[in-house]
Amino acid sequence: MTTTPSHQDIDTSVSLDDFRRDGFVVLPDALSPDEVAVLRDETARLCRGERGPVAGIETARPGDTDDDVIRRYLCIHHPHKVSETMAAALHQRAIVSALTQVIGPDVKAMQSMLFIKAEGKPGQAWHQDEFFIPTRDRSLTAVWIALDDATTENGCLWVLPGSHRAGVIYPDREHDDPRYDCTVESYGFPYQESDAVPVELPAGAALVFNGYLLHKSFPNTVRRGLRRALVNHYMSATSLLPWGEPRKDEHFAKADYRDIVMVAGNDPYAYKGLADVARPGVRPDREGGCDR
Ligand SMILES: O=C(O)CCC(=O)C(=O)O
Repeated sequence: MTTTPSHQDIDTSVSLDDFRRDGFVVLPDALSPDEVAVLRDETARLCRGERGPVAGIETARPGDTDDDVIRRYLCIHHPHKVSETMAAALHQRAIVSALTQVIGPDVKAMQSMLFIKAEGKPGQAWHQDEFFIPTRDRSLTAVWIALDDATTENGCLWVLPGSHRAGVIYPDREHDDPRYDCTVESYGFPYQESDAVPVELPAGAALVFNGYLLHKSFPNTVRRGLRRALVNHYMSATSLLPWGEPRKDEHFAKADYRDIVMVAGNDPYAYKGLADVARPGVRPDREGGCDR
């Protein structure tokens, strides 16, 4: 990715007190305007299928503009598996600096998600990312990078500050709430809707948050507009990751997802080698029905 010289000079220090208390911090200038522009352009390339197969992406019709094509999709999972630009974004300097402060010196990534969320597209109900990606040391950390200004109108993230601190994964269930996509929702937690705060961010800013933090988003309700965001997930490389298919075949204590990307420090499990199992695909956005 291109980085302007002035952008190299930004302060990348994070308030660890804030992160530990609230479960999140904002990096106001994580990406330069040039870096945001590159990722937006790459979004169109991915949605046109120009970077390789993405399950659920249709062939573009003759005359389709980039804008026509990208607004068909809510979110692409694992874009870094086919896009060098998205893979490079995992290593972005300001973000890796923040991660080494909140996680420790050895950091690996295991997931990327590219949200596009045009007008009318749904949000995602309350959840904790560690429910889906269970680390053994609770080090899962999300970096939610705004590629458009994220506002309450276009469906920014909402968080329950401090909800990570109990270290509890709350129960999850399926739901039929049309405001949200098909992903299961958390319930039974000791917080009210009125405790939630919106995280409005300008394009280029990033929210770094703990994997136990309860968070959600509402639909994009603007008349016409996109709420693009790139969300990358990281954890300590010193922890195993019992996630994905290997879990079914191996004893749980040994299971370790190895389709990872090291972004800082050392990988103590490098002797195991790497896997190539994740495949990019489009997330169902409820319009096509939730296949359960
Ligand atoms: O960006 C959104 O609308 C939801 C993202 C989210 O909740 C997540 O990445 O865990």
